[in-house]
Amino acid sequence: MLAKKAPGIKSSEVTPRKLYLNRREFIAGSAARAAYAATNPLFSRSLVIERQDASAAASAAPQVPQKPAVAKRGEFTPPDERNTPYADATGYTNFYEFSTAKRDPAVLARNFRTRPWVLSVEGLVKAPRSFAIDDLIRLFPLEERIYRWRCVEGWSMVIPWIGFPLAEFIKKCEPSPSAKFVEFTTLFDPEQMPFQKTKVLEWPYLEGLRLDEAMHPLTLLAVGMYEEYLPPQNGAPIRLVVPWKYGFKSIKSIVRIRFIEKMPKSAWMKARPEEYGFYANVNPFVSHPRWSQATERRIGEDGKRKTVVFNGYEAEVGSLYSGMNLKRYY
Ligand SMILES: Nc1nc2c(c(=O)[nH]1)N[C@H]1C(S)=C(S)[C@@H](COP(=O)(O)O)O[C@H]1N2
Ligand SMILES: [Mo]
Repeated sequence: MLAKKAPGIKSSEVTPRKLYLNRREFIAGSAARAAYAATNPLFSRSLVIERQDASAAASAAPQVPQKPAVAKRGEFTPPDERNTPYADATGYTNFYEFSTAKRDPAVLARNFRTRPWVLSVEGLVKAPRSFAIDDLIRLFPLEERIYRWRCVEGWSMVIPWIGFPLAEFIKKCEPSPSAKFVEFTTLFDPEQMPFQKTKVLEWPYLEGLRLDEAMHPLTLLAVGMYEEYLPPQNGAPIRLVVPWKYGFKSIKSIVRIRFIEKMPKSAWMKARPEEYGFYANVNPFVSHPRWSQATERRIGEDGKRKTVVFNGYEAEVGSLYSGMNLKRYY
């Protein structure tokens, strides 16, 4: 068994990685499906109930629960911002695994399977381990954080995320003192994610943070938005949210978090190193080579707004970069 038990989690609830990796096979074939049912308590329960009635199955099946229980609200909420309409935040998305066209992931990701889902922790930690997503969600009190959200392409939103501080998760992982960076990886599954069959990026999507950025209280692992669990197109079942950086840092649908010594090369750094750096802090004074970053279009509004350094979070995060040349470290 690869999964190491988290405190308070029954080992029977942790999906073995082998089964998780084979899920396409067991969903495709009924023999394999039965074999899986025999070993996975959640799945076998749903199979039994399926034969009884559909509504009971709906409540017992290993599906995404409808409403996350939010324990804490309001921290870091910007005082005079209005939430972007839900339809825009979930209908206009960047998720290149599904499509490079922003209206398409909402449609193409509709049947994306987010259960079972395992997040593994690897690299420079006391002990590598993995978490079944629903166990992970239960480990931390969920908070609502309303954040400004700025894409490098020039649009912005305000999104009420639901999640827990990445710092809390990292503490649980017990990284060793030699860990200096955290690397995040998205699921690789070209059968489900059609654009992973193209070469628009090097797959799987990969991102990273310096450990102190990762530990900052603003940095969130989000599992929900607008009072609900994340829809697939926004990065279900778990994604990063780093509000002072351009949106591409906030990697979706994470399956692996790795603690490492050297700065990782993100998917965007590999694709276009002169355009996308490791830091990607929102900065109106550093232009993208092909366009200015001085203004932004707030989705749902007419006209343009002036972009603010660190997306308005300078008071909180400015000290992380004191003494650094932000034109060089873009
Ligand atoms: N795996 C993955 N994560 C990703 C992306 C992606 O294409 N694949 N796009 C990024 C970009 S460019 C942005 S702007 C944000 C968009 O998040 P949203 O669609 O939830 O607003 O997700 C980021 N995370
Ligand atoms: Mo973006």
